[in-house]
Amino acid sequence: MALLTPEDLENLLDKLNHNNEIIKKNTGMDIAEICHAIYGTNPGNERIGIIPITSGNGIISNFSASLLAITDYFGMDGFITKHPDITGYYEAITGKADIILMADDHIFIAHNLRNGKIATNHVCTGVIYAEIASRYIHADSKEILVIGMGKVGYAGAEHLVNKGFTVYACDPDKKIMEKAKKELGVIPYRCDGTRKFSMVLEATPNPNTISEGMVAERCLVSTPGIPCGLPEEIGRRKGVDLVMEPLVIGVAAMLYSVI
Ligand code: NAI
Ligand code: 2YC
Ligand code: MG
Repeated sequence: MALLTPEDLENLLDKLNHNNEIIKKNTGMDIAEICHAIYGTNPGNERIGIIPITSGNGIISNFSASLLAITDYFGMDGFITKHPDITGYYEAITGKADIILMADDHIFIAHNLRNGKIATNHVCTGVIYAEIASRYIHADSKEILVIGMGKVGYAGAEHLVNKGFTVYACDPDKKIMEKAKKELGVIPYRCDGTRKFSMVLEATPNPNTISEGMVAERCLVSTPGIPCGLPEEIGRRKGVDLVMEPLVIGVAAMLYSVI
């Protein structure tokens, strides 16, 4: 399980603002507008209880503080519980939280206690990064490449298939590709460099997963992957538009999806 590090979360709001500019320039919408387009909701001043969780690898030093900065950014009423785990959960409930945010090493959820809606970070991250790629104003077709069909990439590919895009996919895990072909009808992409894409969703925990042969004249790479799958040299030489951010964009989608 690829876990965030405190270094990933440094300068979080600078990274967010930088990516928001790129998203606005290349889709005509900002993150809040894209979240609204997907879920039809708008944040009010919902009270968000952020509960540190000590299980597994334990607390990531600035993870809860990052979540608080995100709830503030979207104008919501966030608070971090003084205690972790069950005591923290009780504190959030008695502290009149409308929505709970908490993550162990496997699942990161948003749970709305008022309407019962629940969202996972993996699905919401896949959906919003897929939506960003799909709205690329310089796209040359409705063909899109998804690299990595795991928890994030599969959700993104499913969202794109449902939106009517022609989804090519690649993943070394044969079982995952069989499932994706059967359930989503994705087209297996062979990295032979013949077919080029103007929209790429990359969701792997590996670097250098994007090769020059995949990239069309104008191309938007939308990736939550850590580290980034696009080699810097290729990005610079081909003038690739890159959306890559470690946490905020996915959490924004979680919050909009449970309001
Ligand atoms: P996962 O482990 O469930 O899936 C990753 C998939 O990528 C696997 O199926 C693997 O076979 C495939 N893969 C590995 N190397 C590949 C390659 N060279 N070409 C094609 N496929 C390849 O991981 P998950 O949970 O889907 O997360 C993916 C990445 O996104 C991780 O780096 C994770 O840390 C990151 N992440 C980032 C978030 C953000 O907000 N920025 C939020 C959630 C996850
Ligand atoms: O500080 C805490 O409460 C920790 N229990 C938080 C652990 C988060 C672990 N998950 C991750 O690092 C990844 C992120 C990319 C988002 C989803 N999973
Ligand atoms: Mg993100």
